[in-house]
Amino acid sequence: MVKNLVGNVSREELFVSGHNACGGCGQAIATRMVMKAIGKDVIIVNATGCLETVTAGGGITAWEVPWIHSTFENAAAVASGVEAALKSGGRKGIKVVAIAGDGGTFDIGFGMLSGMVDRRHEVMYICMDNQEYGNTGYQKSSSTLPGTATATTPVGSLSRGKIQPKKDLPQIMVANGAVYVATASPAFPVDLIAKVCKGKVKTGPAYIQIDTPCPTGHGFRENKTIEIARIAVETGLVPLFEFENGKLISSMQIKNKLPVQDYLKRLGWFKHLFNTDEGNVLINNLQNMANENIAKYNL
Ligand SMILES: Cc1ncc(C[n+]2csc(CCOP(=O)(O)OP(=O)(O)O)c2C)c(N)n1
Repeated sequence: MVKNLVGNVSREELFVSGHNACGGCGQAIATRMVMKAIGKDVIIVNATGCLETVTAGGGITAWEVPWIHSTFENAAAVASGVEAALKSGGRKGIKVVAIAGDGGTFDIGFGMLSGMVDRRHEVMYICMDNQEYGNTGYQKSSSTLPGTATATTPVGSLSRGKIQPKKDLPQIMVANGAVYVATASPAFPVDLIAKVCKGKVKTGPAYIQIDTPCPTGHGFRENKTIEIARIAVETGLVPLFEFENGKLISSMQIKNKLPVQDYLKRLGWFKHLFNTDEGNVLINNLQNMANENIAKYNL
């Protein structure tokens, strides 16, 4: 099945080099894969965020397809309108895809996304999840893992990193009625491309969440992005799965399970967790979260 889907992927680059993303940007790597899976017959609606700012502006663009910039909160609403307009005009064969960061998706655009799914728009919504508001200086979002030191949850005498858990948006999307919900990682490109190919042909709302490590915000070297993304999956912190019509239809088994420390110790924004009693408690909590994912999705 995966082979058949990926066999149709275009060799053409529809997201091209020359943009201003930081070296090793997980979003840029993932977007290139996403565009290969989507192909040319698409209208992209891109919310304000890193991806939008670094790929368009000053009269240049990295997108070889029709592309609309929406406000930070509005990608799902704009995509809904584009899809409805295409439908009412009798235009067939053009997929509408919304792309936004986790700030634009989990937080400020959450209501728009829920409305889009509730109205059953035929839109594929892709969240590039870098667990932060990257574009404005690495503030926390409701996707950020607990314990993370961000610009708005710093580590000092009054604040010890993020307190709240990561919002489980894929499960919320399942409950909301999205016909296809999947998580993906650029460390597993065949799986990522197959999921985007599947989401593309759904006649109802699809939600795909892609883990996109950010060297600049998370604090790691730009040549380590794929390694970090792979380790995130292998610890169970980023479970890869698919839901179709409310049912879990696949989850990627972890061949080589790793403790969460193997992920945390590689990222600068977790360095305060090591060698303190308080840090050990937070690491244990994250290990429990990973264990729960492993049990829940049979990873
Ligand atoms: C209503 C509104 N509030 C705040 C901003 C400022 N702003 C622009 S992008 C952004 C953060 C984007 O974060 P995310 O969606 O996670 O994308 P990333 O930059 O991490 O890719 C913020 C706070 C804005 N443009 N509009």
